[in-house]
Amino acid sequence: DSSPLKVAVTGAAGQIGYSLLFRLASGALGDRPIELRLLEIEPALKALEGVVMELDDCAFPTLAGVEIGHEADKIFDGVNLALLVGARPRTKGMERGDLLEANGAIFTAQGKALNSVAADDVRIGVTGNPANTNALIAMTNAPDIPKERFSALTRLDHNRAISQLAAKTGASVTDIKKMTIWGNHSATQYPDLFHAEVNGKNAAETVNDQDWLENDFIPTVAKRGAAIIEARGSSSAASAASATIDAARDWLHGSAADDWVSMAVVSDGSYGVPEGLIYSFPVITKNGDWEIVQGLEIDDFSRSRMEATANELIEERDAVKELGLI
Ligand code: NAX
Repeated sequence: DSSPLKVAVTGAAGQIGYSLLFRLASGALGDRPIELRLLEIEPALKALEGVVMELDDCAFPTLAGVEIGHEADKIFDGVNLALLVGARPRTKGMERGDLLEANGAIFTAQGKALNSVAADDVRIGVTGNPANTNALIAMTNAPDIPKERFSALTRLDHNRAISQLAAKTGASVTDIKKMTIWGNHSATQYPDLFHAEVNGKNAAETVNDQDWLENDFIPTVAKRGAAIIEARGSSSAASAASATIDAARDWLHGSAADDWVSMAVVSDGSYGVPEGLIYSFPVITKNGDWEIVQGLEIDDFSRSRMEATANELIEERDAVKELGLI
């Protein structure tokens, strides 16, 4: 297909947007021309105009057009891919309920708009936090879009876990396969080394250090976002954009043979995860679809971590249900 792929990005004037848009426009999703549809809140449109000037100035051969605006039903019209990055960050004094409510307003509206105007083949990736629950809200508010078309980003956690394991074992990142992030994109996520491989050998056995795995690896991956804020003074942006691209590219074009990726998708009850939760699983992607990897053996340690992160997602789901958002 040589018609442009229409890609919506929300929060396009933000930090992640500033990295993401240039990667999308320069062909990170393939050679097919791209039309960018950029959604922002009205006060940010002027800044976004500046970003569009810079996109123009790159003269990217794959960039077929850019449209900006603050109305979701115009920007999402006919989009094939929607990357929902914009969200309301937690500010000082804000309670969790306030955060869920503020984001609930955004993701109910965007879910409804996608439901009415997106292309039939639309795929929707949610990066904005709380990503899993925002995806659940958008999905629930878009009843005509198949539930499988929604996912939340845990690819950054996945990539962080690969990088940490590579550093520990002295392997290169390309030697590491079958990494899995289970659950929520939050501090309760469970990065799993029991099914990962380093040069074809089981990663947990290769490392052979349960203390490192439990008390170093897992917390380092789960708290990496906070460590970056501490060091950089602002949250991860280029790496989040890069992971958003990795996730979208693999979703559309397929994951590598002999490997899998982590994506938070609607649970079908696999591995005992309650049906309907947006939970990160190991998945194989092909032709724009994903399938949860089945048949992995789960030991007691993994089981308890997988349940803890599921329980947090259940709490978030119940909170947004109570607020009438789903
Ligand atoms: P910024 O605050 O720099 O940008 C967010 C942008 O969203 C702002 O320009 C804002 O005007 C816009 N926005 C707010 N409400 C909007 C709406 N209703 N429609 C359209 N745009 C809207 O944040 P940034 O650093 O870019 O991060 C964006 C989101 O990604 C945050 O929620 C952040 O927590 C989340 N992250 C998720 C990660 C993940 O792995 N899933 C990792 C990185 C990042 O922390």
